[in-house]
Amino acid sequence: MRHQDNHCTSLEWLAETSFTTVSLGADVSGDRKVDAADPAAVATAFNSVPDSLNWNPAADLNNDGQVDIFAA
Ligand SMILES: [Ca+2]
Repeated sequence: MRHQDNHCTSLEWLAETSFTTVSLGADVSGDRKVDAADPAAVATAFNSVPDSLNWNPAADLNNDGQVDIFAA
């Protein structure tokens, strides 16, 4: 919850940076394509944990149980 105050700003930042990261080959949205839908899926699940309503395990690229700015 410590990211709550700058959530919107972080999302904008993530949208830019995750596009580069995801473009390297992570199909987060599950449509077998690596396109704009993938960073969008990460952005939707940003700052979530498995108990969150917006949790998306596919967006947890490094499988550490949270979707954050560190390798999603
Ligand atoms: Ca993660």
